[in-house]
Amino acid sequence: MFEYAPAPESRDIVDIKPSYGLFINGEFVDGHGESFKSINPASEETLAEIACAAPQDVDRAVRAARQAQDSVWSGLPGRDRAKYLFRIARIIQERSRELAVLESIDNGKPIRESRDVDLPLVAAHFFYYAGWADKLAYAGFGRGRTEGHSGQDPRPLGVAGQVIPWNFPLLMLAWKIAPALACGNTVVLKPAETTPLTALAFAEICRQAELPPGVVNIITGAGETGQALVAHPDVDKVAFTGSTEVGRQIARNVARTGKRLTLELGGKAANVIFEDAPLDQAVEGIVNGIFFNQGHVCCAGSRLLVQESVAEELLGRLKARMATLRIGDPLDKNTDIGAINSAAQLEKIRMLSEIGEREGAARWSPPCELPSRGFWFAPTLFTDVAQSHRIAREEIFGPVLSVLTFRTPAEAVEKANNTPYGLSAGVWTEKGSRILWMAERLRAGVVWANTFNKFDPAAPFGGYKESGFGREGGRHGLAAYLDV
Ligand code: TAP
Repeated sequence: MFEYAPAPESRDIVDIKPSYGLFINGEFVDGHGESFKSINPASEETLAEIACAAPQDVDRAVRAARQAQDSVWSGLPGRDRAKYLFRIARIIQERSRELAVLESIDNGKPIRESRDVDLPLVAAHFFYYAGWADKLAYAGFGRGRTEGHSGQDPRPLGVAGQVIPWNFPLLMLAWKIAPALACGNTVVLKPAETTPLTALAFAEICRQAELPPGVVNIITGAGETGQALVAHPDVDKVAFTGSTEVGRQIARNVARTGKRLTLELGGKAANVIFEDAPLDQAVEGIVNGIFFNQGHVCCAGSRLLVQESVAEELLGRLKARMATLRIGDPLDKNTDIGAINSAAQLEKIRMLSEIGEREGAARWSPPCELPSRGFWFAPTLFTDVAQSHRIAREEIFGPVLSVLTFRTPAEAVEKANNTPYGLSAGVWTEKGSRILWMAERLRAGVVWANTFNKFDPAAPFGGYKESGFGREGGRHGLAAYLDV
């Protein structure tokens, strides 16, 4: 091992204001709720005071979105909506370094990831859906059903109320806003309480792009604000990404209202390693699968299923690789694992890991020094895990991997599918026929073969079972925002 010199990204590029208002109808306005602070999880330093939207603010935002929908946006030809989306995409590219630094400061993720994964994907989503905006009549959903609506395009749904989590703040915003606008909807979006800053920077980008006021509204606040948004009677479409528990509440509230709903919820993915897999590559895939973004990933490969014949060898190589992971300052370009997003999430990860030990699994982490301030958790591996253990069943949403073994492909499928979730899975083998055999049987929205955590705006993403319903991304992602 050699030592790395510090390689800090400069934070001077971002200008964080002491306080932020709500973005409604193209203006920053005060909220009527009690404002709250956004903190840097790597240092616990307060970054800014954030306005909180009370029900009357939510109402104001929905009315602004409705007005913009009726008077401007739904009447614009697709090619004109596309121009705005292309403009937004280009501004995101131009400001990507600033946005990546801001994301790392507010969320705790390593700059290497916000710079090389989040931001390029955010821009790609806007470019991708900009491309669809004038081709909706050819997307395969049929032609427009209402006379007078811009030519023959299928109709938009109207006002979308969108609620997103804290793990990929700007990327989840892009997944929601880009297809909604491309299809002719207007939006009111609520970012997570702990990570509002990049959504508020996006509000400035909407102004920079001269997007008509009211087409995008960003309202900050906690769970109650999200609740008021999804319950608002003038919202036509609810799009939620977050935990299964909250998703269930939303499904109950939306039932029988006539609102359209998509839910992108939790996961407990199996990453399945066969004995013929290229083991060194598989180790990289396992590390990427569970330690990317501190394991705060809905589709994280949190259950490792390894064929018994290679288990010992693979675990030896995995431990050696884990010992090289660098944990610390998210703004250091050499950091692999950044800060846990909040004290509450750290507590949850600690609690489930302690339960893992108590239930009889063997816990291992490489020796590593954690910073004294901020929220940190060492990369952790559990062996001797039984399928009944909570660490094998529940989403930990942290850098914690549970290892199970199998002997036959049939047993691998059985174990992989033994979960209430169904969001993603991985298969590592040299045999193409085995990949196809597994992919046919795994109940997961996405199955990666000899790779993991690969995303592309053209590829639909979403779950089965308790991982939710509806797809985001690709042509399928348009269906969620059109009256088809
Ligand atoms: P949640 O606690 O469910 O929060 C998600 C969002 O909903 C936040 O903005 C939250 O606000 C808001 N919210 C909380 N209670 C609400 C309510 N009753 N009604 C409406 N909105 C409410 O999830 P989280 O902890 O932020 O995110 C982690 C979860 O998201 C994990 O389960 C993860 O798997 C899932 N996730 C899934 C995907 C996909 S694509 N399937 C992608 C990313 C994450 P506050 O933050 O202010 O509480």
